[in-house]
Amino acid sequence: MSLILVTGAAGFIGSHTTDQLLAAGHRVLGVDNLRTGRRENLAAAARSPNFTLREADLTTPGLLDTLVAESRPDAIIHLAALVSVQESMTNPDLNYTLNVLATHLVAEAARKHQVPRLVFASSAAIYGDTTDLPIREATEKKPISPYGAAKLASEALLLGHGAAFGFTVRCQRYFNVFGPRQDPASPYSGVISIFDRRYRENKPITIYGDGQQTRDFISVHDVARANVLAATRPGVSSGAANICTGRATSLLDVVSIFRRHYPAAAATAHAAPRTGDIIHSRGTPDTAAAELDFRAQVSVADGLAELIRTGR
Ligand code: UD2
Repeated sequence: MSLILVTGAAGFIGSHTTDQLLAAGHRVLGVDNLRTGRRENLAAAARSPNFTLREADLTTPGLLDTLVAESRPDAIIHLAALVSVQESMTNPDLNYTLNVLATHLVAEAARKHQVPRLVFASSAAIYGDTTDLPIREATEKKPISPYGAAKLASEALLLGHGAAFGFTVRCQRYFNVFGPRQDPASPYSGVISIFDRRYRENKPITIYGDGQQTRDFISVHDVARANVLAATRPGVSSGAANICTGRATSLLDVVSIFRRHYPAAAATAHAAPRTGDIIHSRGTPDTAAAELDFRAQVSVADGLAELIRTGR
């Protein structure tokens, strides 16, 4: 049994990661400022004697240092972030504070208190709008948002710290994550969370463009499992890996799966493509398979069926 410090534990990916760590018999110390995370995401975890939540902001002076000094975790999974690409455009300062400065503070706490392993929530956003598909880890990184830039900068900060001070760093480049507890509130939320809510409320969905655009949609259950592996699997060394399925699914495919579950749904609305939208995105899953023994297992059809069945 290990003790894992999970930042952003009340978030979409953080809460599923926490649930899986607890199910595997680990103890979890969660930290979350509940800015975008929600306490209700941790309803199951809160019933476990192995879970503690600390409601706090990572950038509070001294907070991380004290927390890590006192708890002496076996690993830190750093998922706390400003998660909206759109918000990083309207508030680059906050993006810097939450996505770069906070990461540096986590790295420093790991160094000072000899935490042996650190797992970081990176993103396919670091690759920008590349058309060089499938996206490999070596594909050129050209972020096109403050969010993507911050994730790329954080990877460099962490890997440099790990190499200099002797701890393992795993950067997890998540592709399009979907599943229960994802927040559909903004028009820029993940498309599946938006569609799920609209179908549930019997409202029409809107497809931007012709619907032939494709994404590498990965279930949050797979992503959480990748995080558990990165934090706890013996013999893992530092590196960065795409966390993806390697499969492309079009928006039209997603809609047809939804319509099987909602045969009486309102007609789909169509609108012009979004500016800046990329047409295709798909990653190679081979590095995660080789270095973490991680392979995605949940198909889009099964993941959507579960989402529709269980709701948030
Ligand atoms: C964005 C972010 C990514 C991540 C992801 C959320 C960038 C560069 N990337 O990528 O970092 O936050 O969103 O999963 O911003 N769409 C519709 N109807 C809707 C909503 C979306 O047709 O109601 C389309 C959208 O135009 C796009 C596709 O669905 O073609 C996927 O959209 P998305 O926002 O879920 O994901 P993505 O890959 O554009």
